[in-house]
Amino acid sequence: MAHSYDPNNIFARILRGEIPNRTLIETDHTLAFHDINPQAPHHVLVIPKGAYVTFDHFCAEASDAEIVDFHRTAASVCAMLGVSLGDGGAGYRGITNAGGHGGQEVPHYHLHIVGGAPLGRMLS
Ligand code: IU
Repeated sequence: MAHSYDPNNIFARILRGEIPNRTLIETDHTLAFHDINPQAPHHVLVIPKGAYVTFDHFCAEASDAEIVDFHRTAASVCAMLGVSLGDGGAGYRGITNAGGHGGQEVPHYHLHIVGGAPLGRMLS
């Protein structure tokens, strides 16, 4: 079944400028902004500007340029937050939730980048 995208989800409204956000990075294809309800000292959401619901939807239908830009932007977020191991940072966690079983609340694909403190093990 095809993914059905709700054009009035909260992140679509943020992308249209209808709702403010604390932007960290904006590119042609991608927006990174601070989560409104941070779960750790650093909690940033990276979202594509295109209308994609989940990780697999994005990977299946986005252009190569969108996919590369998304991941390079996520890497830039890690560098800006100082959590990248390459910069001597202490690391971070990248999380994406999909659908009901994944606990996804906002139906626009997003990658959570969380760090700034030890996060413990989530899957073991
Ligand atoms: P989830 O993976 O769909 O469950 O995550 C949605 C996130 O969006 C969650 O961490 C919220 O705090 C965050 N968020 C936000 O940053 N701004 C908003 O206006 C709303 C949710 I609504």
